[in-house]
Amino acid sequence: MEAKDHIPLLYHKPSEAEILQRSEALLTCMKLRRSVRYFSDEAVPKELILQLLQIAGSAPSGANKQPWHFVAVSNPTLKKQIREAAEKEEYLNYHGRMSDEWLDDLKAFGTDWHKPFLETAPWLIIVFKKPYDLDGDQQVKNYYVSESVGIASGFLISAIHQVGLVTLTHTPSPMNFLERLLDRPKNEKAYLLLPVGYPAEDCLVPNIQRKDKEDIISFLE
Ligand code: IYR
Repeated sequence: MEAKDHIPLLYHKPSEAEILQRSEALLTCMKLRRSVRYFSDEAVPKELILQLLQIAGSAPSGANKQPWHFVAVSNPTLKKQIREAAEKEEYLNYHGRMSDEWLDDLKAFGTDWHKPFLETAPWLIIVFKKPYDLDGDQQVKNYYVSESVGIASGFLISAIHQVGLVTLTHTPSPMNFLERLLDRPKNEKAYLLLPVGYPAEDCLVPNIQRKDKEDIISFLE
């Protein structure tokens, strides 16, 4: 195959046995991933967060526009401000903005408007999506922005788990207070907030199950 401005793929083909072994190991690992709401305050090195964010940034994106920006916050004052602003929104969510059906669906998780993990976790990663890039005053459109940023976030959540840390996929909505508090440019919209760290020693998680594989997968052979 020949194409202009293309380079050879860097690829080493593993044996099928090796692929199977890796796949089984990865499935076992990923089945243990849980969303965590109780964090230890133990520090996590900045270098590690930098690597995790580079893994997120390796995700595919529409026309390779890479329409994302990641902000990692460890500053205690800023974390406190984020917690206060998030709890203000969540209070309103839990006291009228969420439907009775939604509140009922959340009972298994035992969540409420209090979000202490926003101060306890050593890092808060805020994922921003960029509907367009700025070239001076010029707006340059990006493509499949939510899909791209969703995939990058999936890479990040998976990487956090695989290295042995924990996180929560948190969306304190509306999230625009993050754009203001973190002083982001006008083309960045807050997409996800991920507290990252170690679990608290006595960490509990909801007693919930994943769907059976038969319910989520079909083969047509
Ligand atoms: N954002 C709220 C409510 C919430 C919504 C969903 I969908 C969840 O899966 C969990 C919680 C909160 O964080 O409490």
